[in-house]
Amino acid sequence: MREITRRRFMRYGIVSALAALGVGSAYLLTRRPASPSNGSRLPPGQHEIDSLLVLSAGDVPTIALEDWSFQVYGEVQNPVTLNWNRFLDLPKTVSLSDFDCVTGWTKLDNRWEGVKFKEILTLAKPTDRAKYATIECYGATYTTSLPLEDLLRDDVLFAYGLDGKQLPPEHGSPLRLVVPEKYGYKSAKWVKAVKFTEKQELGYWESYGYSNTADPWTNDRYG
Ligand SMILES: Nc1nc2c(c(=O)[nH]1)N[C@H]1C(S)=C(S)[C@@H](COP(=O)(O)O)O[C@H]1N2
Ligand SMILES: [Mo]
Repeated sequence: MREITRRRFMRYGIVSALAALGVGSAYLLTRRPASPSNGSRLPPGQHEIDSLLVLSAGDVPTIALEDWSFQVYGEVQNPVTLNWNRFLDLPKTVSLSDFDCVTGWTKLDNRWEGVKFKEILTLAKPTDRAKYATIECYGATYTTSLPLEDLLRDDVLFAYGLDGKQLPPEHGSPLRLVVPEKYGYKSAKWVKAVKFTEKQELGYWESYGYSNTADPWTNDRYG
């Protein structure tokens, strides 16, 4: 087991080194341009910080890669459960994007490495009834949900790398969702499962009154 894990990590290192050179993965630039009116890349009410703050409800869960799995279920024709090796075999994308927390901080230019949500949809083949997906997490109970049209954007990734390194545990490793066009609470850390649904389920922060649409550009903070 330990051998396999180490080999996967070595492979991760080689794959990310190649990705840094732009080999074998799609590279997307989705960082925002400065606003023509005030020259700023910050949405209303946001201030810029130098590195991502850690914001988590509950403790950082520890998940050994050999025990980790990623389940896709619900309104799908092809429910799948992937282990870490199979997840790493999915096509990889590198995306530079910005991150806005509803509490007011913004970290520009985060270089995420991972797999587009779109790839998961291709694998699982949602039924005609599927309109939303709920993301479920390891650790303390945390969920969030989004319409499929928001999740199908090219910059929406299940990320395992950040800024050329393995994603740090406090930022959601082994795997987190990144939804750059929405406030940070839609970017679930420590992802365990994706459930496709017909109706939208209410996520953790959303159930406390935060906006379900969560658009930073319209100051859409509360529901
Ligand atoms: N599982 C889980 N995911 C989560 C959270 C959480 O508490 N638990 N917090 C959310 C919030 S409010 C934000 S702003 C981002 C913060 O990500 P970071 O800690 O990597 O900066 O994670 C989001 N994803
Ligand atoms: Mo947040």
